[in-house]
Amino acid sequence: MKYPEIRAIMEGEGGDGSGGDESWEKLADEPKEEPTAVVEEEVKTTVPPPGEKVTSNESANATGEDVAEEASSPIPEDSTLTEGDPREHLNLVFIGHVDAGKSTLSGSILYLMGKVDKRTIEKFEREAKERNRESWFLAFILDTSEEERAKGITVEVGRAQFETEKKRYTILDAPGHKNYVPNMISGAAQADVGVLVISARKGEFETGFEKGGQTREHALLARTLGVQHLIVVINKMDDPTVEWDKARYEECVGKLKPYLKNVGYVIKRDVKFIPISGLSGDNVLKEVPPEKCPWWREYVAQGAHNTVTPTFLTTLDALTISGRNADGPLRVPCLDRYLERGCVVMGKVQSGTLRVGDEIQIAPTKKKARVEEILIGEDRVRSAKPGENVYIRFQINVEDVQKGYVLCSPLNVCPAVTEVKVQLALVDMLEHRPLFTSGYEAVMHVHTVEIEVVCLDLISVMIQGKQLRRPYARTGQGCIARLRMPLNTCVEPFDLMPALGRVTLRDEGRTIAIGKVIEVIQPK
Ligand SMILES: Nc1nc2c(ncn2[C@@H]2O[C@H](COP(=O)(O)OP(=O)(O)OP(=O)(O)O)[C@@H](O)[C@H]2O)c(=O)[nH]1
Ligand SMILES: [Mg+2]
Repeated sequence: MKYPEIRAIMEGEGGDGSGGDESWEKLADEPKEEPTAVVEEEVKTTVPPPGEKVTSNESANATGEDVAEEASSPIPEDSTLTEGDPREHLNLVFIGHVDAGKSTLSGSILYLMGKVDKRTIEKFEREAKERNRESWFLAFILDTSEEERAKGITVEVGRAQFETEKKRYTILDAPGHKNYVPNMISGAAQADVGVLVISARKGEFETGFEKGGQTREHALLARTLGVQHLIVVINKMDDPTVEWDKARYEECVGKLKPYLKNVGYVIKRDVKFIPISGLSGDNVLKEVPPEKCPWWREYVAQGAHNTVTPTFLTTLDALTISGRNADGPLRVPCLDRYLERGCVVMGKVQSGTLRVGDEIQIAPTKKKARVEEILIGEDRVRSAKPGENVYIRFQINVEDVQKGYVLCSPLNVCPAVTEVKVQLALVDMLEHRPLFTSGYEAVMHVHTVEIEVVCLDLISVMIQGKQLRRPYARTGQGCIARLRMPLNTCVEPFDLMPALGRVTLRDEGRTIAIGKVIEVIQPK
């Protein structure tokens, strides 16, 4: 299936445009260094299970519509705070079809980086064996719940950190199963780099990529959610049906390229390909021995399929992320929050700089508070820049912040509205509801929000390059529509704040449309 509107819709987004190719070349010359491991950490996000009711804006209208509450008194200067680790931070989301090997690769990286000790691995090996899932022991590092280990599938987005000499990384290990796509969306919405894991095993590549497989939907969603760079790992190269076969690698890459191009990736600028085995660790941290894969060295030397670095980790270290604006308006969408000596909000700084002592305002409730503490991993820091995953502590009632609320500066607050004008590409309408019309109901995902919407007005449909008034639109068409949400929701026009202006519409568990906010409609 083709998605002709996507490139047009996402035009002008995704970094520097012209400089992209250059950066690949420049980076190719950078020295390759062995990464080093530091602090151990592993937690799960509390992404709600599929089907759970939207919690995002529950008390948006109930709590102090126009009450701008005063923040508490200034925080005294604390000399124990650090400037934070100067190394750049990247969120990596591992996506792809169920059983492609995302959790195994994530676990393998943590193990190879010294984040997991031998005894723990041996314990996982025993447990995996008892469950008749011998080969799952690395996946158990990230798949921590009983359900995940019993079924051998990821449900919630697993999180873990590791560092190299050059950069700091957070792994977001998304579920591949189609029932958990909302969790995958939540992971991808926070990511800078997508790691699309593809199984090269005979039959598995085919199942994952054909209609019904999650490979396509995940790649499409990652692109819509603003994941700038994609590293496509062709995994399970060690499998007896593959044995590092060059022809199989070429087949997988050759089939993926046109599809990735169609969803809007500029292959030369945005996508890199690498063959690996997450299970044996070949090409993860150390290069695959030439005896196993005689052609890889030559591929790297030639920069075949855009890859000039021999391993997955050197490929990551060579990426440059653009578009981070430390001087822009502060935007930290809340991913989760809990009570601990006040209220602690967890989120990613999407724009602006967050500083201890600053007054912040929470949209849409207009509650104000002063930032008492910022944590990046275990470090208490003075400030946090775009791209950082932070824990922010302040004194406010925990009910006054919800998933989907946005922390802003009182001088520039994110709009919160019940109506938006969006430009959509209808990618995959349901067979029994093939027409997008006024009155159509769906679930909209925008940054960390998941909310029901209804189409109030189908304003126009793109037909032969022209926006025309039509009663309906169908798969493959682009359109402009006005959507209504039941609660005040923080959204911004894509052109002003891309991270808060990308939308995905889903219906009955399927992604039907993707697009961007072109206008937030303030009530008259
Ligand atoms: N031969 C081989 N098997 C692998 C490799 N990576 C993963 N597997 C196997 O593939 C199966 C699924 O691995 P997981 O890591 O759980 O896959 P996943 O992509 O995380 O799956 P979901 O989270 O359910 O989407 C397990 O049996 C793994 O041992 C690999 O590099 N080589
Ligand atoms: Mg998994």
